[in-house]
Amino acid sequence: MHSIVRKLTLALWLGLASLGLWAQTARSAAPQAKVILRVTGQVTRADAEGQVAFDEAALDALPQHSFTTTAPWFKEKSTFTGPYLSDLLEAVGAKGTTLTFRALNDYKVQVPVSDATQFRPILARKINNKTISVRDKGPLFLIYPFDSDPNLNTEVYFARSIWQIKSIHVD
Ligand SMILES: Nc1nc2c(c(=O)[nH]1)N[C@H]1C(S)=C(S)[C@@H](COP(=O)(O)O)O[C@H]1N2
Ligand SMILES: [Mo]
Repeated sequence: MHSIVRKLTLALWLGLASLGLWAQTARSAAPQAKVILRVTGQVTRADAEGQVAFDEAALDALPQHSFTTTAPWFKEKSTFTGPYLSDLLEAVGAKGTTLTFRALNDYKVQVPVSDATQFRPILARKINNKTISVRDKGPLFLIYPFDSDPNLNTEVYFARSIWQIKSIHVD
């Protein structure tokens, strides 16, 4: 009788132990989508760490737009696809006038918030329907519709066309 109780207790313990192990494995193996873009500063939707983090799915969830234009970095007219900067700013609840963009290579540039609605630049994730890899200036490239306005074909807007974007700070 005692030995049966002992066996049941042992079985119960083994069961609980393996359940605990399984739970731990499940936790550490949980897929963690890679953050592509962090938006910080004056944003009403910031999380506990003071940022809005976007992974691929979150960027894809924003309305997608395309335009075709010439651009200094491409030999031929190309089609750029991604969310409007204006939609991203709306999604994070941006309250400011100046954006500081930072790239993976630590290039940084300031962009007036007013550009977003004045020119509708796109945060391009695709060029000619192909996802832009980091070596091809991805994962995000701020692109203005250069052909739509002669004023855009100037050094000012070329310099604001930052590629390999990793973060945006709103002031
Ligand atoms: N990530 C990143 N974006 C960038 C730059 C840079 O160095 N890194 N240079 C900027 C500047 S100052 C200009 S004029 C254009 C120039 O691009 P180019 O170096 O291919 O002529 O890209 C802009 N975008
Ligand atoms: Mo430049």
